[in-house]
Amino acid sequence: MTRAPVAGRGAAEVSRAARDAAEAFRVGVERAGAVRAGAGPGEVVRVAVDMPPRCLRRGGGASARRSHLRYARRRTPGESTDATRGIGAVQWTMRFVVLTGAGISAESGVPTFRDAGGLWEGHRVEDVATPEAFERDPDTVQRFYDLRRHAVAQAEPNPAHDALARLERALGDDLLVVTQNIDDLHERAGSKRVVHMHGDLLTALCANCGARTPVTAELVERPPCPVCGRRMLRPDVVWFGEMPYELDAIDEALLACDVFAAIGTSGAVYPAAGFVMTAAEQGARTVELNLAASEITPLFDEVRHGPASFEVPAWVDEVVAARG
Ligand code: BJW
Repeated sequence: MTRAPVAGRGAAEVSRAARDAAEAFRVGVERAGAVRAGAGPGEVVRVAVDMPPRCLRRGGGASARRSHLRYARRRTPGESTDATRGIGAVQWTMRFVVLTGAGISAESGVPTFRDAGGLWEGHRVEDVATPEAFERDPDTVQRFYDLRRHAVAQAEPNPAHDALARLERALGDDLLVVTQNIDDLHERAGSKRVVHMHGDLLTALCANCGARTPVTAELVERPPCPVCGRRMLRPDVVWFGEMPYELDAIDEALLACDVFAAIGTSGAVYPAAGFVMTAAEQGARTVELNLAASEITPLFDEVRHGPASFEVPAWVDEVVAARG
């Protein structure tokens, strides 16, 4: 396990590359716009997010959803936002945003995307996680997600998921977990304030009417949509070129947070890879927890390298102890 401030040879170049990628992303977004999952070819559509994320679905109506996601800025004038301060300076009013990626579920037996032996062994994820790949061969893609749904059902949350649930019990509304993962391991560990920005394995998205409904049968069997009756259900996941979910709420949280942590993500996919810059630019302290250096490591104030099942509980212990 290493704990290192970001430094060292090559860091500046890597940092510049990461910033360039973020800039390329911003420009690209302005020019192209993203197609929301389920939209017709070329259409730029914001699909109605009728159903809130899983954790909110249990909780009740629209006002509950708003209060769950809203972040009021609470930093008081003159309060230190010095990026060099240690975790010991964590105070009562601090707000945390934690971004998680495939690495947090790796020790639960859920394969990552880009590590050796990853999810799409032999295929670049950028080539297969696309609406075009689904159009070309829908059965293969449906079967792939049906199998992953079964595999995740057999997996259990690991100590890293447990630690984040414990952090939520300590921080309450001052913590938002933004996950790129489509598994439900955060929720099964007890986290409630979770946003699934890349969708959810347990729901289906109707390509006809846009409804997001629980999966009750194998999607490869083409069950009808419970809302419109058409047999056009697809996995409720965000592929390349599609708009991630809840970006406004995430942005609001990033702009209001005092601490931003990224756990087990390669920093290869935007907009998530750019969150560290958004948080840092408004003065948040940033920390990366990862097995190894990621593409965006140089952008963090603090880096902790080691397995999530060890690093996350240790970090949470420090935060909870500092809060008192
Ligand atoms: C451990 C560990 C252990 C292992 N402990 N750690 C050019 C430049 C910049 C951007 C673009 C560009 N061209 C196009 C873009 C945009 C594009 C993009 O980013 N492309 C890149 C290839 C460059 N992005 C998009 O298209 C997104 N949409 C979009 O941008 O809309 C436009 C828009 C946005 C905002 C405003 C307005 C408009 C959509 C991206 C969708 C990504 N979808 C996927 C599939 C989801 C469904 C599914 O699961 O099947 O999401 S791809 C895949 O990558 C998945 C993941 O969520 C995502 C990120 O992967 P993650 O989680 O980081 O996993 P890995 O495997 O990469 O890394 C694992 C990490 O864990 C490693 O670092 C390990 O070290 C670590 N680890 N074991 C701790 N035990």
